[in-house]
Amino acid sequence: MITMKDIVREGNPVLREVSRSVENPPSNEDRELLKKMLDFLMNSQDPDIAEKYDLRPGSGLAAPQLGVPKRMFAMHVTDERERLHSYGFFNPRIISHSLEETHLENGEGCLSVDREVEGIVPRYARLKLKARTLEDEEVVLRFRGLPAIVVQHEIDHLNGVMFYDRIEDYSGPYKKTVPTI
Ligand code: UDB
Ligand code: ZN
Repeated sequence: MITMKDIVREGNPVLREVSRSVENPPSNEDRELLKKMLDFLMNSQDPDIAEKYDLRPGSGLAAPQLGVPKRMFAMHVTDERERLHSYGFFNPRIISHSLEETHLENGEGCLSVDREVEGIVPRYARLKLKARTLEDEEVVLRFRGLPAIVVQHEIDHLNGVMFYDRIEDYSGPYKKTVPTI
């Protein structure tokens, strides 16, 4: 099973890579990894398992956070109506989004970031995601609220973007710098 020691932390260059697409259909190896990622999230939200294995309760996890720069992520999160959004996605793409933005009142964190980072992370309020699921279906799904924020946070990981890159006036460590020739 995946535990915190498998999760790469900021400073590891894989978190700044642009991940590559997963082959279609995904290999069994990729499918197994994505299943394990979803299992990690479910385990991390089970108080007994989380305590036993010292897991941070998580809502989303992207493959590059395990050192694997491939375009896949898992999410396991409920919305404001208590509906569960539990998925593993291959090659996810945001095909449309609201102009309206939202943010988490207390900012964001990351399973790959072992520190508190203050600041508002602007996100789109609603979006449509196209992806292939763990169940081998091509889907278009609509998300809003926290699930939409999780989707945007995880897709950012697939593009080498960290949540603090989106905080205005961020000046802490690992600030993204424009490469010079
Ligand atoms: C998280 N926790 O997992 F709605 F059971 C954060 C951390 C960084 C604080 C661990 C989280 O979202 N917990 C959570 C939320 C719920 C229900 C629940 C647990 N992430 C995921 C991450 O780092 N993915 O790469 C950070 C979130 C900040 C905004 C969206 C993802
Ligand atoms: Zn993250």
